[in-house]
Amino acid sequence: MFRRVLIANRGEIAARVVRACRELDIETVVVHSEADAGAPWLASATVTVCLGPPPAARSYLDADAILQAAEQTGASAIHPGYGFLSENAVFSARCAQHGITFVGPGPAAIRRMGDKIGAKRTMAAANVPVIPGSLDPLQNAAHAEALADSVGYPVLLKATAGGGGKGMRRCDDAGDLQRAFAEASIEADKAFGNAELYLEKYLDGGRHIEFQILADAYGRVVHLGDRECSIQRSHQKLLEESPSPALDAEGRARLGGRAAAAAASFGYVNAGTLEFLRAADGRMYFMEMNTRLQVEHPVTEMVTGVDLVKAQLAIAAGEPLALTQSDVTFSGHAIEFRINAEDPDAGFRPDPGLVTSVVPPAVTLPSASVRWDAGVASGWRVPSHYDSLIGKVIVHAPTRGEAIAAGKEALGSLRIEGIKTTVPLHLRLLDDADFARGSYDVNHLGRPGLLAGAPAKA
Ligand code: MV4
Repeated sequence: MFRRVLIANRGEIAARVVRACRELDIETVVVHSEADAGAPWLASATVTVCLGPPPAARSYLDADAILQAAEQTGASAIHPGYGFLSENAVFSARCAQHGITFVGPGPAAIRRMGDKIGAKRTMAAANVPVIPGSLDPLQNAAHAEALADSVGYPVLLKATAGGGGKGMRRCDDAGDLQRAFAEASIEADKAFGNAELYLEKYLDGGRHIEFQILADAYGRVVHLGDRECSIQRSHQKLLEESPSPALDAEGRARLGGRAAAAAASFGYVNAGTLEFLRAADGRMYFMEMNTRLQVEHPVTEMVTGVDLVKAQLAIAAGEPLALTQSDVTFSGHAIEFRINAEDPDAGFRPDPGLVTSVVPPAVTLPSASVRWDAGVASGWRVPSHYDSLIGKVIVHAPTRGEAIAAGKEALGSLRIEGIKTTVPLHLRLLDDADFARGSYDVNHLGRPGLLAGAPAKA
């Protein structure tokens, strides 16, 4: 195992990775920007290194500064967390060139899944169902129209280099498609430096369900079940749960097995997530693979008892997977609530500023538990330069109903003073009858009532 690991991230995930390292007796180097000097998650690091000014491009995305910090402090591995450099193939390759282990997949796997059409082709070849549409880039608008005619409208234009919902265009007829094609490719070129587009049949009213996998360097892959992530706004997830209320144990085992086999088919190594769209008719289709640890990984940890960050470190250190598929068991239900420094009653406007008091969440319900993954403490001024996630409340209980009750208790006891947060929105959601029944899709938060701050059922 590594003696010293550099953590190239900030906030709650930096704290989370430090915790795993400490439990493994690994020293930590936590890098930070000038805006994050004195941040609460830096207190438990062995060493801290200031990278540079607040903008991410000059700190958390500055590969040269991070590699230099690793060399100067004697760190032999870099954990990238999520976001920033976590899915950057060039950075993964540069780590290797410097003799530093990137805690994640190699550059080839990152590149392969970063190309969203290539990812679909890889999955289709491994018998994972993909959404009907193109498996090659669209040549021109006429090509797009021919494909749209064969799958039927509505269709969705997506950018090959996109992902996470960026640069998608829905087209309801040939006229829409003619108008959208050129615009979408120009936008994709501007946003991703790649104008290539692909097309899919648009599936309305779906659910976002994803599978966690772990793969070692010796070709062994296991899945750790699914996470339901349909509660989102503008492609920003707000609440995730495991297991999905829309999957039964048999469906979970079948698709999880396919996801693991698909990852093995191209030699994937480390933690990864396959995102699926569950269409209104119940069919599951692969959408994208994320080649990193996800924000919502704790719900998987709570239901499986597997520490995903420790597993990532062990895999990166060349250890074989310590568990086989039959060792992975699922127990109870977990829900994660993202606590953002935002005002949900003002269009989710970021609300950074001084936090004057933090009281962590607590639950008293028997057999329920709560976990508080935080990047915030009393006296900390949340900077405005980064995303607004300041912490995550994760509850676990034997059943979904008890987890919802535990969530109400946990969110009701959490106190964050000085800034606005997403806590009131979560409390409204937990009182929503459709949510309580597990009956929701990706459009759920868009319905009147929930976001507006009015009672869910007027
Ligand atoms: C879709 C879709 C409907 N049909 N693809 C959004 C994120 C990106 N991973 C893909 N996304 C979607 N792709 C087809 N063919 C609907 C979405 C979608 C969505 C997916 C997951 C979670 C939230 C979403 C919100 C709006 C649209």
